[in-house]
Amino acid sequence: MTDIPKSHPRYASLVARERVAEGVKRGLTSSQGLIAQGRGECFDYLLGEKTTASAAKATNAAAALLLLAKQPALSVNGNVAALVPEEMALLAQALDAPLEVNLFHRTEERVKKIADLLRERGAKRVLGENPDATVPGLDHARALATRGGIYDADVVLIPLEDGDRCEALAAMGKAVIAIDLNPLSRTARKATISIVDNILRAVPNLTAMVGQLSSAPRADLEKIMPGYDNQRVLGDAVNEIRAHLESNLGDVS
Ligand code: PTJ
Repeated sequence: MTDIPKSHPRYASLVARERVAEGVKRGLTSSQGLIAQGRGECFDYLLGEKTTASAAKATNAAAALLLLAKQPALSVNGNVAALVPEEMALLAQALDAPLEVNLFHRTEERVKKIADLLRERGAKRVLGENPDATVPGLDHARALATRGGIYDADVVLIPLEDGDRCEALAAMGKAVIAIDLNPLSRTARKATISIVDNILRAVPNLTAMVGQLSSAPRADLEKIMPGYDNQRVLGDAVNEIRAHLESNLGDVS
């Protein structure tokens, strides 16, 4: 990887870029993953490259929902594997949930490489290598699912996806938590909870919130979701982008 000095003003963004490029070289990430990363970077720039108040609110609700779940499952694709493999293993451990490799541009070789990487980074339960079920309504590889994992889960975390699996999982009666920097994406609009934040910040924040809430009484956790409105949170994210742009107009005009 290119050695990027920590003093570089765009350090975090450049490191993320390097990780995804490295993921492609190592056969973890699809070449299309580079385009997805560029798209994400653009929204992150507009958001001010920080966790906003609306993202923090969504993270809080997501942690409560995951802790209340009977059977949560966490999905991992090629971009997620390149960017936050260890962080996903830590989140899975905090929730005692499986990680399931699920790819749009699926090859068995890539599934195995990602599963091996996750195990190497500490994940105890990694599924996806032997899918034995399909999510109804999808006619591409992302339909493949595993019993005991995403297929049976009541709450599923789907970071960095395009929208049709989100809708298909919701149609199965599952609650879906998305991590997506684009507040206007179909995934973000169709999810039960959308965390509009960079996965580099969102996953550690979510794990910390799970840790914080894990000792809370169940009755307190149950009060969080009824007060949560995902459409409002997405509207807040758009307003945060607007406010960030307005506050920076002076620098560019
Ligand atoms: O590994 P595969 O084969 O499953 O393919 C994975 C990709 C990501 C290539 C595939 O799901 C895809 O094409 O995704 P999209 O349609 O480009 O959507 C990805 C979404 O994730 C977009 O809305 C991006 O804004 C968002 N995104 C990209 N990078 C990040 C992100 N959100 C949070 N953090 C990021 N770092």
